[in-house]
Amino acid sequence: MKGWMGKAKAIFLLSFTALLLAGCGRENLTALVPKGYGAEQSMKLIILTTVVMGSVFIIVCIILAFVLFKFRRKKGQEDFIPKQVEGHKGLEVIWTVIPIILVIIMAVPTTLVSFDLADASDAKDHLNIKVTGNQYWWHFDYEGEDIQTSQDLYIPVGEKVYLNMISTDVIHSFWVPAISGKMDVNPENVNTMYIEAYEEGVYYGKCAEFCGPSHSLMDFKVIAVSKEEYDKWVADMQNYDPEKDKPESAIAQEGKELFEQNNCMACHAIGSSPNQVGPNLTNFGNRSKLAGIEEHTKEKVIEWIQDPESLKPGNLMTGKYPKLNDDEAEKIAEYLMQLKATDITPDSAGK
Ligand code: HEC
Ligand SMILES: [Cu+2]
Repeated sequence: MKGWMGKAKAIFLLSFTALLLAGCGRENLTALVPKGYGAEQSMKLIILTTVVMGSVFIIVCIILAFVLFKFRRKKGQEDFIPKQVEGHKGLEVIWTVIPIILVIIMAVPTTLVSFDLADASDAKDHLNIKVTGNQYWWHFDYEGEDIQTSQDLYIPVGEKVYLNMISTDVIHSFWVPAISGKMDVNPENVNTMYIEAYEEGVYYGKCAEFCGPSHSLMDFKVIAVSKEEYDKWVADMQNYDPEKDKPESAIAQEGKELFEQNNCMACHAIGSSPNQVGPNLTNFGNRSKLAGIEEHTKEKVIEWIQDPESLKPGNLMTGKYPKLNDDEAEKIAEYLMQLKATDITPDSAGK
């Protein structure tokens, strides 16, 4: 008996700690500290439902305690049968009507918010970005702007931005907990949602639909910068000409040649291009992470180029290019790390 109790206690403590920790997520990754319109609306619904259901729980506990105490068997009542109330019309009506009212209180705002967040009637007055989900990375095409990025989505702060989302393979789900709700990204139809960030900053995004072995590594960033910085970023990206961008050093120049000789260009574009078999690397030197999740350092880039499988199992780059030795990989990494089309970076956000 004692051992069983100990186990139960341990399980309770563990699950409670897990619940507590889940609540203290990083500020740019938690839905509980909303920093954008969709997340704020969701938070209001979370509070409403928690208050409604919490009150039901507390009231039921109070009634239960009262009944247990008031109607417990007292001395001399061993053969006493209390008054039987089954089928009591009044009680039946009360516990049918109250839950219906409570469900309505929760359902109406939820439905209104759902319709509000799905309303794309003013999409043409705002920035539209085509979002493509791929195993296991995200591509962003700024519609009508001739700008493509991968992994990092730059947006102006305080503005509604429409995302028109499609997948090239399986179903993914686009989720930036701190600023938006979730939206499925399907292969056969475009789903539209809008996001708006209230504060400048780098927000962490996640794929929220199991999509293969590296699903949990399919991260991306939303980088909300001031309107001025955003305009500068757009101009820089549009004016960038990969032909004119001379590598910074002799090693980087060799890296560029190796990049061109080793089939990398078949999948990776540098500069504006419709090629999106792999991530667009125009601004690779300014990425906050490598492949969405890994530290953005030259060492990691070398590791990635030589063995992407060890960092992201099942990714679609593995085995599609010649083997590279340490020297070649280092030179390519040197070249990639200095690819910068602009000086607006994730560090610009909020500074
Ligand atoms: C068959 C297409 C293909 C080829 C060829 C290819 N890659 Fe990739 N590459 C990809 C894909 C797909 C990803 C995204 C992997 C993921 O995150 O799931 C990627 C990711 C990357 C990344 C990380 C990008 C980021 O946004 O962080 C780098 C760097 C990279 N590749 C470099 C190279 C280099 C260098 C070569 C040539 C030696 C090369 N790739 C050849 C498809 C390819
Ligand atoms: Cu996914």
